[in-house]
Amino acid sequence: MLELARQIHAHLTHRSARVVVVPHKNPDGDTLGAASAFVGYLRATGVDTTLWCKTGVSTALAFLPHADELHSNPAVWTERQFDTVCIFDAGDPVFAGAQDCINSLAVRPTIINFDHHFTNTRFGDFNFLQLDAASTTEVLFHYFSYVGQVINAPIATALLTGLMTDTGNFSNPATSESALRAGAELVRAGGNYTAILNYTYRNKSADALRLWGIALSRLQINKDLDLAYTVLTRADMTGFKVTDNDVEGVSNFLNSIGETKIALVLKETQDGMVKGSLRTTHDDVDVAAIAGAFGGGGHKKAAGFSVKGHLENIKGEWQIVGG
Ligand SMILES: [Mn+2]
Repeated sequence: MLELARQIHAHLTHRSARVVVVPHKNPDGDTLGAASAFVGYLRATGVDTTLWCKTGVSTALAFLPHADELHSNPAVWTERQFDTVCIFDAGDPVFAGAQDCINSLAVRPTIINFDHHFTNTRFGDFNFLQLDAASTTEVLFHYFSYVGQVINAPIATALLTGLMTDTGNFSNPATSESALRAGAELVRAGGNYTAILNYTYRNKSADALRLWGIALSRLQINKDLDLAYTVLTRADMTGFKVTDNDVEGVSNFLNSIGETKIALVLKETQDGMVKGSLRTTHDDVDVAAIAGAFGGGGHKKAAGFSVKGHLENIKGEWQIVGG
């Protein structure tokens, strides 16, 4: 990994003229924290850097350094003709939301891939992957130590954000000794633990909690499948001032149930799909395999899938209909 880190650093500092830093679409704390830290690193190294994401930043993550300079217009790719593309926390360029933009460049760019998903397709010219890392920001934490990048307070806060959001504030099974060590180092380097907690976790609206109430009141237990599950329909969401981000936490919260090994939240999305979020805290369950059976993917302990259709309650049982 040391040699690979040095090669990537040499490429960025000596052979790149215009770099674009890409968090995956609908960015979460890990992908945007990683991208934010990387912009800080590249600017410190004097590299011309643009931050681009297919979709905008949620208010919960707007505090991250450089979030205010994020571009979402694909036109910036044809205007600037980037020669190097750095992608964070995405298993492939389509999931990242960058494939069309990469194709729009006149000259094929060098692609650098930083990730911790074991479903990663190794799509980059450089693939800096650490599959046992808790977050992509933990992967970057190691990369920065290999290339001798000093971690200042803004970079520390950005990296710590990804660690905290991907581990449920150091509570889910991804919380390894290595993740805790990195977390401690980042706090020492000036990472603002309290600010991250306030922006990303202590940010729920009353309406969001009312929606949680609906989800929790529908909780079903399937003993045969060792599954606790619930559903949220579009009608549920329109009744309240909530965003998709507000309901993200329901599946993590369901994971604290002691009666079953697997938690599942099925949620109707605006585009006629049903999105499933699977969680487990058990080592002998692989929810990525379950998600894979529905065309999805993710981690052994946190995974998701999308299928066409809508949710209907048929004789007291929620089912995915249509498609
Ligand atoms: Mn991640």
